[in-house]
Amino acid sequence: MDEAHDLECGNVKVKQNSRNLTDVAPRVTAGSRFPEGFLWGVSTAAHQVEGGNDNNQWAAWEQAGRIKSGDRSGKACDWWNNAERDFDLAQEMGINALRLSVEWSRIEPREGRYDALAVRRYRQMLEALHQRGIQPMVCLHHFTHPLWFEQRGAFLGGGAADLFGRFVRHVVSALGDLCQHWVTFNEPNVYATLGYVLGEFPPGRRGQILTAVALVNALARAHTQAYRAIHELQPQAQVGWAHNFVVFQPARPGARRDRWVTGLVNELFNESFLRLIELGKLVFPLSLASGDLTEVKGACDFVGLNVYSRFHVAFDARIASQMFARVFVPPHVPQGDHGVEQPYGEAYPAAIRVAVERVARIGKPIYVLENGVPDADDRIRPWLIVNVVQELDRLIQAGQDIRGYFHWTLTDNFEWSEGWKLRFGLVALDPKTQQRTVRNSGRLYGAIARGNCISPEMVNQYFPAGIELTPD
Ligand code: IFM
Repeated sequence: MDEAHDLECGNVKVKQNSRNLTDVAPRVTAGSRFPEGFLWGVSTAAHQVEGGNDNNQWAAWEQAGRIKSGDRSGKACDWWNNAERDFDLAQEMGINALRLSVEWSRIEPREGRYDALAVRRYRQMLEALHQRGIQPMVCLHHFTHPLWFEQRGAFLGGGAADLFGRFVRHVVSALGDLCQHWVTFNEPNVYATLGYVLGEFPPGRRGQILTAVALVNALARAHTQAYRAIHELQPQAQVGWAHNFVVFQPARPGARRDRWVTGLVNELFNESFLRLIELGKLVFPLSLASGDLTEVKGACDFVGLNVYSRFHVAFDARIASQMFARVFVPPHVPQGDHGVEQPYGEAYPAAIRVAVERVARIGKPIYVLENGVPDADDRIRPWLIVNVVQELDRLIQAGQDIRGYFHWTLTDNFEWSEGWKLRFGLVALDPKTQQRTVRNSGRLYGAIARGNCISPEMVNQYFPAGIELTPD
């Protein structure tokens, strides 16, 4: 066991594990105020919170028994009937922004047939947010799409970008007066990797790296078409996408093969979509699997970052299907709850810095659109929030154009192939009774949002005994 240190932080003690002191900010100092208008938000996604979504490819995946825990999304957080209950909680906490997604399979349940009632419900939700002083940000594709679209080959099928573009036009025409910030796609890199390399997301293919690259290209084209369509309808709109960024580190930094394979994984996962936006093309060797995408270059008004973890990468000659990369979480790093079969990942606040410094090269404003940790007992989440907020403060002081931070997530919700096993909420949810309990980290986050800064007093108020980092 490592010795734990108590670090004096004004009148607050933060207990931390000595092994991680280089990775975390050791002190809660009285931070500067964040810029006026900074967004302190939470992020959500339709299939994870709405309940009753039975016409998309994830519903079919659940029915086929592909959720590792055997769970179903079911009523989820029951937002289709009562999202307003959680909007009230968000308002009470002092949150001023909320990212949600619209469910394509509700709005266009059959190809070319639109459901006016579904659109009306989304209008109600956006109006409800405005009434509570919460700015909405709407994502147009968060992993799910209608079964009819999946059956046509989804984004790899013919005419996919046009079909998505038509849906986007429908949504923006109907909701544009209530929303200025649009996210076209959530995590194209996660969709491609988990869907075509690791087989954990539908369509469940494994080892199809070239197809994954083709999908990233197709998503970049669809993103660009959507970006242009939104600007035609709403010239002042701010349009971006949500990019999942993972810090990959060679398991043995001295080993050339570990460094090489880490570079390859980084290029495929972190860099591919970014390079298309930045350069309009991929770099070698991924360029071999890519066409001319000059139209994609520069197609965004902001970059959204979803940042959670660091992974170690070792060369392993036995796993060609994963580009010879063994990606793992070493023991004794800070972690939240374990997934059904594998660790979720290292909770790594410094990842925000790595990600922001990388995407700043694109020269657009940055929103952190997701960050959080699965943590049913609220054991490590407060530590994460404190460190991440301080990291953001330092980055902004250093001149980075970061406009908002959205915590994942408001209320525990359905975590894709992990089902209900992983709980990311600032608010705990019992999905059976729908009972909600605000976690202490939710109270802390609310204080930060209301104060537009972080101070030792806030931490002291909600964690008088100090925030303990318990890595294992
Ligand atoms: O729940 C997901 C979300 O849908 C996409 N980003 C990561 C979150 C936590 O795994």
